[in-house]
Amino acid sequence: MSEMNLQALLQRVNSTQIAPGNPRVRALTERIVTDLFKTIDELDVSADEFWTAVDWLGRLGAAGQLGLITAGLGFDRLLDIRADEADQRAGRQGGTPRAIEGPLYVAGAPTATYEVRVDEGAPKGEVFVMEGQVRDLQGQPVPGALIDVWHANEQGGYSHFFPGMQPYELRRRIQADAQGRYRLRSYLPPGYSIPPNSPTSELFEALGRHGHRPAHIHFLVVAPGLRTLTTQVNIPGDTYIDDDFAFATRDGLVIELERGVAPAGYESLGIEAPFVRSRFDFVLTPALNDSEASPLARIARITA
Ligand code: MBD
Ligand code: FE
Repeated sequence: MSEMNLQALLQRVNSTQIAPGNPRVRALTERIVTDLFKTIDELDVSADEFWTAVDWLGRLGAAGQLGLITAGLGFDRLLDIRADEADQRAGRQGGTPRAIEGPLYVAGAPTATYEVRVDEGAPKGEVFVMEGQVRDLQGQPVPGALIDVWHANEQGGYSHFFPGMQPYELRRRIQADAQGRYRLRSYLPPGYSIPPNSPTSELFEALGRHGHRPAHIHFLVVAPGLRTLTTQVNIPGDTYIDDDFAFATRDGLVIELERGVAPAGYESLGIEAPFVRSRFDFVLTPALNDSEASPLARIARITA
């Protein structure tokens, strides 16, 4: 093996091959390796720094926290910004704004029609009803639209990720009725914070950043022929509403709360005292192909 300088090594790494491989993967790898060589050289990265980073990546993956880091470093929002820009260029307007899925969606939540109680047992926060309609861009109801909803518990934990919670706790799937209507009862969740003493918190401490998200509720809305909508709504008044560690707060997604709503008409949700209500409609845009209408969330989509 001959002696090489950085440029010669980079050239060899990027050009060596025994088969065509995948050209897209080759192009992306070439770019990332080139940029990283440059970073190591220009920032004079030591061997110890490099292997510390590799060890951290391994622990990050083992802890299942890659999706926390992508969100916290802005990549999830970046993809939404780019999707919005592509829509704008294509003249695709309207509809409920998209917002990041985040790493905590779980498929297979129990399904109900029209209305459901997302929480179980005693409320662990203010009793909350969110209700509205799924509509298309013409204002027509979307009967049978499927709405996945998931949110954190009173400690900011999500079921399947946070110890001590029941499977599918605070996760439900609602099938809208013939008029496209839905309603759900839960309690107003607090915000979320990244797990302490974890690979993610190590990086955030080193960056001098907090790892808090403002209070929010996630939705995945699916209907035939319409573009799958992944979004979240924010609960107003949160300290972190404009300082989300995942940069996901958006205009049009901060809900309005009506406090002290009379319980009449909400008996079927077990409500007998004044409660907090929010009306929110989901507006879906047409799907241009099967993939846009695919009922799959992020991970299922890429592994399908
Ligand atoms: C969350 O609850 C979340 O929604 C995101 C995007 C990242 C981490 C935790
Ligand atoms: Fe979340």
